Amino acid sequence: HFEHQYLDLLRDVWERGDERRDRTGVGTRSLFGPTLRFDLSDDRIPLLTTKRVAWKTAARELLWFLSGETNIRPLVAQGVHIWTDWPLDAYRRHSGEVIDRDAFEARILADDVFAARWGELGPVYGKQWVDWPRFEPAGDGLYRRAARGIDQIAGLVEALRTNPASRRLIFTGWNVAELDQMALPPCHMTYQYHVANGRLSGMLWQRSCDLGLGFAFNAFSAALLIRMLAQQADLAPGELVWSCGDAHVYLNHEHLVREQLAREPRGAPTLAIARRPASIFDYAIEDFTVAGYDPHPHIAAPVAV
Ligand code: DHF
Ligand code: TMP
Repeated sequence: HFEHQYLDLLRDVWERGDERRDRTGVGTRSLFGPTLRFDLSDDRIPLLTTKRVAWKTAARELLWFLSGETNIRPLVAQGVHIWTDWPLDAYRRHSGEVIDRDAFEARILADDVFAARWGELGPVYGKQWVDWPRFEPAGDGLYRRAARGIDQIAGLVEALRTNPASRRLIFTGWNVAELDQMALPPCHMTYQYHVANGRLSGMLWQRSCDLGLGFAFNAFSAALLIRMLAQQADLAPGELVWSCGDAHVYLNHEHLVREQLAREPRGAPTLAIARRPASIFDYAIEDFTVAGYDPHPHIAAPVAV
């Protein structure tokens, strides 16, 4: 079962990881440089079964990235709360106001000006994926910012179709010049693709991974993106290779580690895509269905901000 690789890593990090104080102050145990591989043939999708994972939330997040959005408002409007804590934290620190998450989200939805100011995460994933800033000559040796940036995703689909043997099938969110404007620098930062025997494989390099929370979303989402890209390029899905820099477990996730390691993976979830949209940018949440998903119950765990 694919999940044993993840559970082994979770155990390893918990038992042998180096304990270090991290940016959030919560503390982690961490190992550097693990790689996991997931077979995506036969519609299989890496969706954890040792706890219920909100895969539709992960899919909505992926579609939000592809739309180029960097404001949490469209996520909140769909009932997706996974990005709210960072803008909320910034707003609390700035205003000194005592405001809970629900009230903050209600205001993001109700107030356009507030949403534009406080719902924005900066030039994160969506912006860099489809609108990476580009400069163009403006005469006399001067340059100006082009109206449209570089669409790395459109370029990738085009390259998959026309030059599948390329070793440059890459996109990245790691725009060094803009890191300081981002609420969080990209964690799942660089994606590379490989075509062999009509199959599309993808590698995700994640610089930093919260194994208790982020991982479940990141692995599912990277696999879903391979499925979408494969469909657009008329290829079959191959493998997802997930490589991580700092793979860590937060010290306040001990209950989650113990509970998940005590559970047996069950079932082999598969993902179906109902239609073939005109482009990689035209998928909708209704296009995705997961079958054979019979997970153990959800395990709540606090997210370190
Ligand atoms: N910071 C940290 N410390 N860990 C993260 O995983 C993380 N992920 C981010 C942004 N910053 C982060 C973006 N992705 C959740 C899942 C993914 C995610 C952020 C948060 C999360 O809270 N998941 C819960 C609730 C899911 C739900 O709302 O349905 C979970 O139990 O999976
Ligand atoms: P860092 O920027 O100090 O590495 O903190 C980011 C934290 O968020 C870290 O615990 C990794 C986690 N994370 C994920 O695991 N997956 C994600 O998709 C995101 C955005 C963050």
